[in-house]
Amino acid sequence: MLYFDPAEGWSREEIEQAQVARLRATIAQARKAPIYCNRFDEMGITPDSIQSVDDVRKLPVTTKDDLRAQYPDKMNTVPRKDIVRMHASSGTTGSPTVIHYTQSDLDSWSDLVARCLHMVGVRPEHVFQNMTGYGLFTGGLGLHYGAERLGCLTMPSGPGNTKRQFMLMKDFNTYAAHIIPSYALYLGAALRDMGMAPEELPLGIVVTGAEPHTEEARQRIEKLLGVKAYNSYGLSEMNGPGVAFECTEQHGMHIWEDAFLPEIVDPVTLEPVADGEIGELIMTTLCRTGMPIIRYRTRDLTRFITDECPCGRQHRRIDRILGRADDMLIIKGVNIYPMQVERVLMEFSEVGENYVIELERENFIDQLRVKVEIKEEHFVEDMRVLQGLQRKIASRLCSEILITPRVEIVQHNSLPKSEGKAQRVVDKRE
Ligand code: ADP
Ligand code: K
Ligand code: ZN
Repeated sequence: MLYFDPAEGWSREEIEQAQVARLRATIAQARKAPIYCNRFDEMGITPDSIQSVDDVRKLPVTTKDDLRAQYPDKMNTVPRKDIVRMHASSGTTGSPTVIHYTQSDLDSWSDLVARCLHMVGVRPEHVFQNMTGYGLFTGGLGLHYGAERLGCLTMPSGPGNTKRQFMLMKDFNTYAAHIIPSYALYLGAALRDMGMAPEELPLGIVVTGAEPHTEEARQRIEKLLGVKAYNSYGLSEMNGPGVAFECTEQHGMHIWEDAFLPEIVDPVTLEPVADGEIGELIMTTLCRTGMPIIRYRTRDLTRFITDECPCGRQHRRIDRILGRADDMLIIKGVNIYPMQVERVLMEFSEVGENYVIELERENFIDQLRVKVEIKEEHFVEDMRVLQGLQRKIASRLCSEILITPRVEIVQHNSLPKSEGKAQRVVDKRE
């Protein structure tokens, strides 16, 4: 079986035909929520407003604040008795937003996640260890149900307790795992510190998602754990994981366009950017019944990869998420993304797996401080060597982000570690 779901193999024409039909149905369904009913009426929008995929631009956008204003369930478009699950966004930025699912929403979500896992080679005979937090966060149950749908023995091991994770892997012959990238880096470093070789683990595939990470971080995860690591993108407003996923080419993530209608726009004008340019990802649900969302502004910055994927799938790919529009730091007038810093840090082989970016204000001037852990075997080195390394890192960072940060090398395992999404930026300015 080449594809888990025939929709995976659709041509552009088939995809777009389905998108138009599903968008029309979504408009009819969304109308049952007052927020959309009012907006559609004001703008004169009916399902007939959609004749082609581009007509999506006639529709109003939905923001996170809109969702918050409809808390706890005013966006629902089915009776309460038909809702069987809720999740909430992890609240990385502000108060949480709540998503409600019908059974059919859960089924299509699980199918999408199963499709992702199947695409990278996970099969029913494999054991899948889900090492993310469960609870309201969609990453836990989302991957869990997807792996079960595919037929894997699915282990809800959750995050943390590193030694037990390794024990479970060995005892149950875990081949695939889902791990948040910052925790995967930590886990890999822990393996190295325990003097174990990656080959001692049965692990072959790691799915990493939920937070931005660089290509350099992926390569470290692959090396430390002896795996292929695949980037997984999703957000609770669009179910959770299973929105976009890398194929085995490991070059961009295919967005499942039979289920979501993606656009990339200029975050200020909301006009589409030229193909291949970076902008804000906007998405519309095409299959959701309990709580459809029209043109959701994700705040995530990425671009379409425009050439055809050698894997043959026609679902368009998005590039690794550069960061959220809200993550952008403006220091001394320069725009900086945390991922630019990570990319540089990971180039240095002496540098460990954990880092934090601190913003301070001294005498009314913003300062950027980068604290980075050094690998255990390097900390014993001469102070002068460490200072030299700090200078080298600072100057590489300066050429990447155009300002010179203070680089502080700290001891292995001395920075706070998280099992959920890592907090990479600490703003200490008033
Ligand atoms: P919150 O917005 O509270 O973090 P979610 O748990 O729904 O809520 O997280 C979704 C967000 O996580 C996305 O909008 C994106 O910013 C980030 N994210 C998810 N997967 C990835 C990924 N593979 N790469 C980068 N960022 C990701
Ligand atoms: K099985
Ligand atoms: Zn592909």
